[in-house]
Amino acid sequence: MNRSEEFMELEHRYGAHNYHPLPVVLAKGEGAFVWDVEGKKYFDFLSAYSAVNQGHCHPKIVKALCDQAQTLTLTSRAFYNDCLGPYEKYITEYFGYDKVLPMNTGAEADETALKLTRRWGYKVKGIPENEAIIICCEGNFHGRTITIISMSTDPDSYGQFGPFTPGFVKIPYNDTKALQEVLEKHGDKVAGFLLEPIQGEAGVFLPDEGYLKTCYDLCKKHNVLFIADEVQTGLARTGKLLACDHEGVRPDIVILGKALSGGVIPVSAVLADDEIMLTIGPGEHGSTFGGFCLAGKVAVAALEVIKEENLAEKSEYLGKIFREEMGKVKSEMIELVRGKGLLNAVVIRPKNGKQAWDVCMKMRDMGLLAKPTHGHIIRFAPPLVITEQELRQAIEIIKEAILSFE
Ligand code: IF1
Repeated sequence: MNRSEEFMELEHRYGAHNYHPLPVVLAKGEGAFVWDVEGKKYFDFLSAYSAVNQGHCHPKIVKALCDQAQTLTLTSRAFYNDCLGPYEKYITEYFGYDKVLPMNTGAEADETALKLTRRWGYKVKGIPENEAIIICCEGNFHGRTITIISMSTDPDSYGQFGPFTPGFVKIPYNDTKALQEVLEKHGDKVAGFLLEPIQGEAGVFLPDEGYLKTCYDLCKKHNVLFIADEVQTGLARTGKLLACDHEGVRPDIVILGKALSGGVIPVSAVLADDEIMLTIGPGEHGSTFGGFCLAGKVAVAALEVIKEENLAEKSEYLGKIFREEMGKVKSEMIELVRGKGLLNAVVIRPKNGKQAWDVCMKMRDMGLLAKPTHGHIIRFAPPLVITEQELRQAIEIIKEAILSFE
């Protein structure tokens, strides 16, 4: 048994089987690259599900973590500290909102957004208590908690985890008429509409141009909060700071996570203006590590890197190259290529019994890591710090792997 097999065996024997990883054991990460325990180098085209937009182990972010880790890591919110306020000022000015509620994981941030939305519904909109409706989209992914999977339409996410949290109405994604109908029928009890600007887990499903703006306008017409889950699409991933920026939409609530820490520790955040944020008072919501000292320092560094290294512009420019080059590949296995910025996906048509997983295994052998979602869709999302030359090298690997099945 080689070292990789030993590590895989340990995970299988002692860890829950809640994932089916690609058989590769990583030991080092730097920029757009990772290395396995045998020292083999790979392009990372998953970016830890868009948590390392700034690249693996970005020196500025790691320095912020290490410096603070030797000073004061966690005070809890029972006391003030010298990290949280400066972080809160920085991030609210960075995105243009009155306030931030700091949490840890993306799911916690989504849960926080749902609580804020219901609380606003009761205290500001005047919805009768316990009757607030939140509209969500079929094909959504917002995390793995019981309330969040109560919104899910994916049996792998919600199957045999019931009973579910009530108060959610699901409508088809990318369908403004469906939203309009629900709002015209139940608008007086609808507190918010939660959506991903691009559905990541569903397979990088882009809505039609203008969808976000039309939904936003419908929400405003019915005094309903427009809530954008930018955990995966935010932080320059799609070619703009937030995916909603492509349509000039300013969500009432923005949910951030993943790359907010550059992938070094879990940091998430909910941004909103005072009318919404102040509906939750002292002792009504929180978290032990929410906004802790390490998070504050790391998140400021992670956000600075995005601006200093022009990652949104890079993502936009490189994403166009990726889709253009992949569009030239003549293979029956490529059903379509879609995406925005450096959040892209290739829909694979099975050929001779070979499918997306086989393409990913071939790419692994050739030095590039990616993983299928929903069986036949391969998501390609490298760190945004990848250079044009590295991207073109990676595209050659992807092309050769796919064409090897011709
Ligand atoms: C898994 C993918 C899945 C997210 C959006 C909230 C969260 C996520 C838009 C929750 C998390 C992760 C979770 C991970 C795989 C990955 C993922 F789309 F990114 F690929 F599952 F759909 N909103 N997405 O994408 O954030 O609590 O994980 O910090 O659970 O398998 P989290």
